[in-house]
Amino acid sequence: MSEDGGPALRIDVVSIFPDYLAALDLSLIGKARDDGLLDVRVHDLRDFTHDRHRTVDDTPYGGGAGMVMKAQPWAEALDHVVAQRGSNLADARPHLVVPGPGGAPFTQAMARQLAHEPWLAFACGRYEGIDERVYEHARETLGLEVSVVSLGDYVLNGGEVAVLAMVEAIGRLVPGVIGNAESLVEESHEDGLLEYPLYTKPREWNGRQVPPILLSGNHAAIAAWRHEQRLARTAARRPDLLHASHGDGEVEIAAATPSDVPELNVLFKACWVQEALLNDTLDIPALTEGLDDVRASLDTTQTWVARKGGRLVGAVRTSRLGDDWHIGRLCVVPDLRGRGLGRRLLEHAEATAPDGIRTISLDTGALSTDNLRMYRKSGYRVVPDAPDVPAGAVHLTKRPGR
Ligand code: 6GU
Repeated sequence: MSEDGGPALRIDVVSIFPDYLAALDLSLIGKARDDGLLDVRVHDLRDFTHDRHRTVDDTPYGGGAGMVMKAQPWAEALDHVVAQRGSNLADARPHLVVPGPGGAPFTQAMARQLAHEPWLAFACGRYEGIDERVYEHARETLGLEVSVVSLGDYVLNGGEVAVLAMVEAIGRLVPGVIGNAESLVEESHEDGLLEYPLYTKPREWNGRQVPPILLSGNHAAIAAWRHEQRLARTAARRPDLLHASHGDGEVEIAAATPSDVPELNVLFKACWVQEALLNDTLDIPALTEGLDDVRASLDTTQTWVARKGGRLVGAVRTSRLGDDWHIGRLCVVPDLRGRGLGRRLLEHAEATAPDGIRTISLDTGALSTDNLRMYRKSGYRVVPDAPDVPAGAVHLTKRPGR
């Protein structure tokens, strides 16, 4: 219950298949409704049509396959939902969630945020989608926050199944819906690792044994074993969830692609803020450029990215100017410095120099002592009074193969 005694969360669902949502009467969510914790109301979109055939779709302007859901029934349905505000909702408006494969990914973090809202409305689209003006009407005329949300990278025929999943994920986070608070804490995904394997009685079943460590009574050893199992499972099934803090993974260096651009932009900023502080200058392109600049640089330079367990941990780029092979933007995330990763990226950049190159060059801050030490060790020497070097920076070169 909320403070005023009304349900903690009101949920409206609009669909042309209201029967699909009957499953919300069952199990935990159904019990939460009976207990007055959730107020779930399902509406039939066709109730807001006015023609004999109860038409909800029509052909797309501009051509193309399939049908588009008409604006008028959707606008009337949403107007109706908003007008059904209970006295317990004061001046609240629903946050409109539209399931669709083109939406932002639905995650546990998003479920948690949505569970804090007082009122959610779900608009289940079918066919190719809903007339865009419905979104404008919801935002501008009704003043709703509108989020398009996807369950994953596959296509469902409509939003109904997605709404069942989302309401279950959100509803169980509403206080009181699940009795045992601990079962909410110890869960897959909450700390970025998958769960360990589970066993219950009997200790031998069909000739299969429970791992003996679980019967040992040694709680520290059990916790260590379970952590190992979580790491192994996550590595096998969801390597994208693993990052450096979860232990060691191999660093892989690969040519950057446009999909690396957002992370690269953040990496450059993280690295060059430190560089700027060290050298007391903010006149560094990496700090002021945007996504478009980084994207464009992929065409004019060869950029390499280093990933460890899926996480972007370093980068370097190369470009040829006559017989000089220039290395730029060599950077490593702050928490993984001092482990030879910068050196590896540097050697990679050097190894890709084409034949006919007479010098390899790079620039760094005159006061960036760690960088300078590493470059000297790798055979680079500062070129005194080099032309075209920005204030506060130094130019270093070496001959290839040294
Ligand atoms: Cl949320 N809706 C639809 N229609 N298809 C999907 C989806 C949602 N998530 C993945 N595919």
